[in-house]
Amino acid sequence: MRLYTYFRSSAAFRVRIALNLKGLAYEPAFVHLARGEHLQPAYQAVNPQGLLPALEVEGTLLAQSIAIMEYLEEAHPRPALLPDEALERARVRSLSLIVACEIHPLNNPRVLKYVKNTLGHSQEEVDAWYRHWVADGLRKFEAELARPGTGRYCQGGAPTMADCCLVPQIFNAKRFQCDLAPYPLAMRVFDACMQLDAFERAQPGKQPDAE
Ligand SMILES: N[C@@H](CCC(=O)N[C@@H](CS)C(=O)NCC(=O)O)C(=O)O
Repeated sequence: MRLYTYFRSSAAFRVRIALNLKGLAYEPAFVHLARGEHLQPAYQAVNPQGLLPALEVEGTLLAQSIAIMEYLEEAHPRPALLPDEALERARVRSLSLIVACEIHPLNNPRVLKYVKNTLGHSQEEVDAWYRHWVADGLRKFEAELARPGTGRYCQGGAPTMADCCLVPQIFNAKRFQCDLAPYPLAMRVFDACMQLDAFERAQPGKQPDAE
């Protein structure tokens, strides 16, 4: 498998964790997001969505991190990223989507660039936008973690897709100096995850393309 990735891409980070948790080897293909390589024809020919990550499996290109993780789960069921029980699976997906649908889409580079360059907002206003949506989403995530189901990890005693989504979002929040004090449950889960080699090895600073 070949993973199109960038060290700072949090969506790629999700998939790097999932691959590591499942013990699946992959060949990284680095696409420099900050230099706009994802917008160049070479990468657009690989992934017409022009986003990271993408995973090439036996000649087929998969895009969208959640779909990629769902594919990995179906093709390589153990160790599982989703619990066996249907209601618990739904909870894990719900937590995952708070990050993937409620926070990340509002804060990825093309959105921030549009807010700044096209709508003419200052860097301070862009940073305020960023922190606002992180706080809004993490507040929801924290409230869900306060409900039954949470264990050492987001759901029970083993890491799931929800942890694969939460951890990269916390890395991003730290990079943008968001206040994380209001989310003790999320931070406790984050700390537990970061003790696992699969998460540790996947983090931005440990990637060969890290700057
Ligand atoms: N929903 C997509 C999001 C993909 C995405 O937005 N990736 C970011 C990097 S984390 C990206 O490629 N951004 C390019 C840009 O904003 O121009 C997924 O989960 O894979």
